[in-house]
Amino acid sequence: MKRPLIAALTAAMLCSPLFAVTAHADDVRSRMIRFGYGLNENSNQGRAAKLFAEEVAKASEGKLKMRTYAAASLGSDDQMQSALIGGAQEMMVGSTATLVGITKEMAVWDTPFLFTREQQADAVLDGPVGRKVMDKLEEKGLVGLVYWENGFRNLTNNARPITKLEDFSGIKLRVMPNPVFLETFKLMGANAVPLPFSELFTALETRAVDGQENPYNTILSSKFYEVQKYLTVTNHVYSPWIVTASKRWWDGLSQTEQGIILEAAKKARDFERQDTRAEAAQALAALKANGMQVNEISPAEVERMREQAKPAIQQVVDTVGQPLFDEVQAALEASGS
Ligand code: TK8
Repeated sequence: MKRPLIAALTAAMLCSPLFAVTAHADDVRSRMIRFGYGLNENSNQGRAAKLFAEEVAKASEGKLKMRTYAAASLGSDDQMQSALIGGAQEMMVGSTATLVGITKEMAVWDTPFLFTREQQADAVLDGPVGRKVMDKLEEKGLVGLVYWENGFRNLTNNARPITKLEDFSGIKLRVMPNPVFLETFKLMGANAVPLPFSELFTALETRAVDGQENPYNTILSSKFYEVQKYLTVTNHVYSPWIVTASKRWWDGLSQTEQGIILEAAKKARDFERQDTRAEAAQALAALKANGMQVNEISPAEVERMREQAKPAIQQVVDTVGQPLFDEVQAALEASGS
């Protein structure tokens, strides 16, 4: 006799709007999310972080409070990654290149001259192989949500305009702490020095290094034009950013909470890519106006650089394995862009 009564009661509860509201409220708890990043607040990364936090707040009716920390105030990419793994920080965005020491498959995005257009990057990164690489993070204690755009990297330095391969000789060049970048610029003949981004401006200012490479957007937002004279349009690699979460923390969230954060990260991604491209389109003029001397490289010299970089491509293959490398190439061809 008891059973039908409980069943009836349960059915009534499930249908009641009050119950639905309570269930939803229980699903989203009041939480603080620390979201760290390396660039200034006034940058493409900072603008997207702000929008991300706003979207999370909106969708959770203010319960999920995302606090953003600019300019590596929670640490360099590497330090934040460790904090996420240990559960001391919830979320961050940074370069995929700085994750290679944790998840070697990330090195596939470091392949010199892999993409030539942003649309290729979107198709490959947002497709199944992009997801596959991202999912490799989980066994290391991180959860990858979405890729944002850092962008095509270009070279700046204080020694001379780089117009040909030989011009790299003797240039002390800061690279990201990443084996493929280190090897690529050694192959070019530069004296490549790995340094975290958070130490870069000072290293340039004090002339500890002669140059660095980053997208136009970053050269502008980090004011590298104040301490760098020459800019060479090399577009030598497309650099993704990746939004990650601490797996230890993420696994404790309800599905609703995870869904809210993921959706907001996607909205921020779409905004960020548009914003980055719009800014990049006018950044070169702004950098010139700020006194930088800009030069391009002839197609023949670019070809020589590509040829010179081949052992670095082999290094990527050896690191990530031929099957994954081929999968990326196939996705690139299938992208048709
Ligand atoms: C920001 C870095 C930056 C990267 C670099 O933390 O280190 O040069 O391009 O965007 O991840």
